[in-house]
Amino acid sequence: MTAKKSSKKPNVSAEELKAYYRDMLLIRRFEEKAGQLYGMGLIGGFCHLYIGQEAVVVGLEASAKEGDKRITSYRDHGHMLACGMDPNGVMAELTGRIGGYSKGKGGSMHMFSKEKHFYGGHGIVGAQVPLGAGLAFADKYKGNDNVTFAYFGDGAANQGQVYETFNMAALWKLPVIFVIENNQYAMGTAQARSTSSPDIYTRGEAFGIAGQAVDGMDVLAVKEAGDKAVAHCRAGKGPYILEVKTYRYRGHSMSDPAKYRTREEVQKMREEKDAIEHVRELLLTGKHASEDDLKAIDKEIKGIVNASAEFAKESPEPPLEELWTDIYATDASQTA
Ligand SMILES: Cc1ncc(C[n+]2csc(CCOP(=O)(O)OP(=O)(O)O)c2C)c(N)n1
Ligand SMILES: [Mg+2]
Repeated sequence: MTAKKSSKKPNVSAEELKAYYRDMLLIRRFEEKAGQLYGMGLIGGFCHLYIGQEAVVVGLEASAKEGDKRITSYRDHGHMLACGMDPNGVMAELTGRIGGYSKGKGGSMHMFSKEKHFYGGHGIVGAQVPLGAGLAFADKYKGNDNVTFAYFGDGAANQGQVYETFNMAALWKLPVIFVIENNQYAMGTAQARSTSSPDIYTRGEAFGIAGQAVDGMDVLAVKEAGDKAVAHCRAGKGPYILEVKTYRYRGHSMSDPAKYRTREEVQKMREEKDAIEHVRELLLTGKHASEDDLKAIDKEIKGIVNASAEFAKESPEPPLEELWTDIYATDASQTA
């Protein structure tokens, strides 16, 4: 990895560090539970887990303020939890129940929250990138200082629409942070087999877009880079590219046998780079938290995740009439 690492000494408070630990753990345990429910046949359709990448979204959410927007791909559960969406509503959507964010009609890839400014959840690779620039355009038009985080993968970064978007975002100085979650694989294709350069963020140079790579297994480094990117956008300097070098531990989706890489490769990342273990160590060695404090956090998270699974199992399936609702916008104010 050529990414920038954070210094050993955390530049955030003990409380913030504990919050990162908690938020990353919530994502990991939630995803593990989703994987179990999928295995039990309670979740149908596609399900792309985020396990391994937790530090990316938790670090960047720590740089965001109220009003900022986020939009991402189908690997989206972590983004929803990190921006404060209700785990019950997310899990119930995964199981296709009425208590889900899309009343059980959207599933894993199609959830939204206007309240939390989360704009999906997109199954078409790269489609969220121009949409993200559109969200940023709206904020610029309205004259506020909100920023949009548009997340996409290393595979999506080879799509033409990404570069059309770069051009317009740079031309109009849109407040959008293009977050490339480089987890080194696009389905079964390793980055080196699909992508001409090891660093993707440098492609912004052709459009005059500033950017940098960052170690996505280090939440502090992500937060530091996020602060810089956000400051750039809020100051009206236009878009910024953050290429966050990360790694997914699980297959592309639940139906991926992962034959394109060795078990040893995954094991090595887990043992040497795990983002949650990193923060755990910082908390313990810096005496910011005791083993008991961390156990209490683990217990709290387990409770939240188990409750979400119970909610998701008990919530009824949507009645047939629901197939005819939420298709057209009936109230103009709903689309504003
Ligand atoms: C336009 C389009 N082409 C192909 C696909 C099939 N597809 C789904 S995910 C994916 C790989 C994307 O990889 P990446 O952008 O690195 O994201 P990651 O899955 O690693 O998060 C492909 C090719 C699709 N959904 N949409
Ligand atoms: Mg990828």
